Amino acid sequence: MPAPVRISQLGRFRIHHFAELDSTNRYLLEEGRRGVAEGLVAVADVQTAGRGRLDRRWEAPPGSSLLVSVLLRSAPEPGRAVMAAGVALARAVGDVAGVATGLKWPNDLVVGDRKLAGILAERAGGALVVGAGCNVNWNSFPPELAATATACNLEAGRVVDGDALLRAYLGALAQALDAGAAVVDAYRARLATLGRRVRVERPDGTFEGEATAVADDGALVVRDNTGTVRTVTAADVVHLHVT
Ligand code: BT5
Repeated sequence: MPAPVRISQLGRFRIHHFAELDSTNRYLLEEGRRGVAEGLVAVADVQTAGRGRLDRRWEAPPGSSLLVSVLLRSAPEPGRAVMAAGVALARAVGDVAGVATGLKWPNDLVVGDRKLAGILAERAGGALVVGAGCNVNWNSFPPELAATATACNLEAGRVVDGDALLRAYLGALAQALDAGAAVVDAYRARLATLGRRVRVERPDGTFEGEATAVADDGALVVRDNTGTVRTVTAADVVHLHVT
């Protein structure tokens, strides 16, 4: 087990700070299997194997990003906890960087069509680990992200304080987790996907339609082009531009 360089406490959260970790999610999943209590947080300056959904890579050069995972156990509803994370990160980015963001289903933070942050929830040993990667201070993006990503500093026009963003995020997360079912409405209010024409991409196929609603468990309701209403629980969604 790697050793944290520092441990701090913020409200209900006990934060393990790492200079380098393979993945903050992987670390907390292992802690979860060992029975660690709710509230453990892992933060890393750099990840050597940062991951997205479906084993995709999460890119973040050293010091460029907020890389944080939170271990939860008593979350009443996993879908709701993941929505809480999206809402909390959006609030924190607004408060600390002054940048207005939207959510793209299921849980990307976007500025227009550009991705500012992503969230990955995974389970192990009765624990739910919710990880967030947020681009805080980037000078430039690698070619594969140049057209699709953005960062807080690029939107704000100034360097953004990553530690302040961490504190704001955890404070907002505690509030959002305590908000119960109200978090679903807060999530809907921020969800740029609602009312949009979308392409839904799943391993078993792709379809287009209009995103009409979000169920209380976070599933996206899409009316496809044949008029059939479909409920989507795991997929990639592309916001289409109607010309
Ligand atoms: C996500 O996956 O967006 C979830 C990302 C979660 C990362 C955090 S960091 C802390 C914690 N520990 C981990 O190991 N992971 C979590 P997904 O929706 O699958 O998006 C992944 C895709 O986003 C990649 O295939 C790239 O196209 C793109 N991408 C990768 N790095 C990016 C970045 N820094 N900014 C914007 N887009 C990026």
